Amino acid sequence: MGVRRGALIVLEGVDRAGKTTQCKRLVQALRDSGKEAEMMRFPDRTTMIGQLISSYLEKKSNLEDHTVHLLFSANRWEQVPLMKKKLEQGISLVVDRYAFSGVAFTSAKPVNPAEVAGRGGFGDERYETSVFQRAVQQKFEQLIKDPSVNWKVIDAARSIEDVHTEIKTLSENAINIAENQPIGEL
Ligand code: T5A
Ligand code: NA
Repeated sequence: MGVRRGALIVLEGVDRAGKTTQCKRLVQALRDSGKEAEMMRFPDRTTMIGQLISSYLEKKSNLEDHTVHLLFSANRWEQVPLMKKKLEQGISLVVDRYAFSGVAFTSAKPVNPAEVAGRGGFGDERYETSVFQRAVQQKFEQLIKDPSVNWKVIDAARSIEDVHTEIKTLSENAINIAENQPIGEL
């Protein structure tokens, strides 16, 4: 029998939900309990494509909407061979955003563009307005109904520790289940 494969664990959500905080805590906890785990994040701003995305998000450049959508997508595809290799090697991947952010953020753009434009008070990056984030949240609520993906809804409005405990338990279950299933499409 070969090496047991790792699990693909993706944290999705609106901006500032606490995804990066939780991904880091989760990787540490899994490692502490003897499991092999690594963190990845999207957009991965370190690649050439990632630098174009980062400049767009920081409003240092403008890109046409379809173009930026495809850049986010390409930024994931460029990591897929590495991700597959790691999963096959038995390393679980804790991923800070993935394709569902791509769908939710792009599809939230046609929602009330006039109202979204120019509203501040959230953060400095392009999508950080509360009107836009509400639209993103609604898109996520639709997307989690997809029965082909095993989404779990986490209430992120609790303490970092409480959220972590729940995510850790769910992730340990996911790792046990993944061991007996083939790797599907990433
Ligand atoms: N995007 C992304 C697309 O449009 N298409 C795509 O395909 C993809 C992949 C950048 C933007 O790109 C968009 C989505 C985004 O708008 P990013 O780089 O992931 O994406 O964004 P970041 O700015 O790095 O991260 P977020 O804004 O999403 O924040 P997080 O990671 O959800 O939150 P985190 O952990 O950094 O925490 C934020 C703050 O809250 C505190 C933390 O200490 C921190 O100060 N915090 C808590 N405070 C109280 N209670 C808790 N439970 C807390 N958890 C965290
Ligand atoms: Na983040």
